[in-house]
Amino acid sequence: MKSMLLQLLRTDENEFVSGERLSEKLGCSRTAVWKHIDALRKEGYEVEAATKKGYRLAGEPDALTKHQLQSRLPEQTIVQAIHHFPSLHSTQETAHQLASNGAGEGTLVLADEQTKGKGRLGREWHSPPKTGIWMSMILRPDIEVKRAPQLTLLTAIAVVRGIKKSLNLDPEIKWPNDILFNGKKAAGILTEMQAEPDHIHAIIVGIGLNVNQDAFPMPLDEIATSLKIEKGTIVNRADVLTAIINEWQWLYELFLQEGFAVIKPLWEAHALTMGKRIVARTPKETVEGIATGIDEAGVLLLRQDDGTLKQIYSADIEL
Ligand code: BTX
Repeated sequence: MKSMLLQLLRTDENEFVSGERLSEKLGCSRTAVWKHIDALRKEGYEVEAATKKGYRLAGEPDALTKHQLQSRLPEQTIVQAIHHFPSLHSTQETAHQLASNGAGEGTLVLADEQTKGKGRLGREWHSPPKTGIWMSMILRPDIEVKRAPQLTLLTAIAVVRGIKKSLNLDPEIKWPNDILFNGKKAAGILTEMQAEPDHIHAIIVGIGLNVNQDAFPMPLDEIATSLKIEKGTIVNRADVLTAIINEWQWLYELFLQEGFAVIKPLWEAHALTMGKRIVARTPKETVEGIATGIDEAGVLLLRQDDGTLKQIYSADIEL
């Protein structure tokens, strides 16, 4: 109901909408409309009321609530269910539990704050309250297990394009999972699986995107940035997230229909690493060379100084 009400208030460029029209469209009494408007106001929405004119949406809070997102997403959306929490240990952890209990593809878990946000290899992801997008999406693609890492690359494209569309900023992708502005990290992606050796049950794709932080605690202050720092203004998280999800949707559909080959050039268009000399640290070894590209599977190709081409499946990259 709240989601529909927001949609109706946003139509006609936020002009006044009569109480009568709202009650007709929502199928409820005008008193009920007033109660819903009151509930929205308590959440921080500025709704003006004027006799004979009706209601006008004058301002929206920076919130990632279910109705805030639902009211922005198109009718045909990949997002089938939204679970929003003020605080969680980790959206990944909650998404894993939901997936184990049968939650379907397109289940989105969001938290305003994470107290145990995680990166790769058990690292910590700093996720302070209401300043970022901390989210996990459950996907259930019918693909081979070895192709799962391709979804990290696909998600990185969606994040970059969503940021470009909503804010006209141009971040770059550092293989495999970082989104950077001038070498500073604005977002990280964590792709995890529930699978058997030959069958994927679920893939949980986590995105951590710094949005409205003004500064970071040490030692992150040296390496991290936020959209607000880059843009110079406060950013509405729901706008950015909607743009990312919309990009994600068509990329994911294309990926399922056509495979990774069509996604690869889109990834390369935003990739920072290519053609550069890099150091790749894997748990087993450290290798150095020129990053020549990714192959059809999304694996990073590194030309070592002796001319041999090395395939890197997962690593931390230093430029
Ligand atoms: P990663 O292992 O590539 O990067 C983790 C490293 O990034 C940390 O060791 C630290 O140096 C740095 N870092 C930590 N927090 C931040 C931050 N806020 N901004 C910039 N750099 C930071 C990257 O892992 C994958 C991160 C995914 C996070 C999302 S949030 C929603 C979902 N839930 C969850 O617990 N994790 C994912």
